[in-house]
Amino acid sequence: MKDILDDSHELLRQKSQEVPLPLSKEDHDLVLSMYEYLENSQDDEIAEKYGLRPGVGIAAVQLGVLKRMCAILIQDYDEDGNVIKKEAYALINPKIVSYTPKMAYLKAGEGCLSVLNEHEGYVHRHAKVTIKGYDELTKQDVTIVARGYNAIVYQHELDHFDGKLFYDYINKDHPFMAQPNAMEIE
Ligand code: UDB
Ligand code: ZN
Repeated sequence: MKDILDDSHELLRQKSQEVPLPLSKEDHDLVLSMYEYLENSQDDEIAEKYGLRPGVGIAAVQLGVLKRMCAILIQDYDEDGNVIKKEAYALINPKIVSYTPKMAYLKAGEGCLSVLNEHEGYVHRHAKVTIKGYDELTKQDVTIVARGYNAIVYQHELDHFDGKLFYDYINKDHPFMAQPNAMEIE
């Protein structure tokens, strides 16, 4: 999957459409290949061989398909490099159904598989979100409660469905000004 669009492409600013269920073969193959891409990109050997950045999430529009589908793969490792926690989904039509007013941001800022330039500054997002959608990995409706870093990943991916990119949220005059009460995530 070397064909990830970059942010000079106008498709990334367009709105993605809801996807009919059950998935067509084409949509099924696409969302599973997106998930597979994340797995491969987090495998050191494969990533090095193909020059992949380790991705934690990817939306279909990043491959030029305006459909509300994304894959998520967030893993925690112990000191020996073994996976101790894994959050994995191939989500169809995911939607934030509730969120806390409390905000959070990554101390190091965000990047994006579709953004090649650096955009420094804090991206404030809700510290906790609840998401409902259909998961094509387990073939069932899911309700996901995500906090902190994980919550940021979901909000970043769902923003792609509405043509939004992380740097839209950076305060241009004061990029590193934290909002009151916002939680900093290392
Ligand atoms: C990412 N990856 O995938 F803490 F194993 C980013 C990129 C842009 C740097 C590839 C990432 O944060 N990887 C990561 C972080 C860890 C541990 C680890 C891997 N995205 C997803 C994206 O662009 N989707 O459209 C950007 C993230 C920034 C904040 C949330 C998503
Ligand atoms: Zn992105």
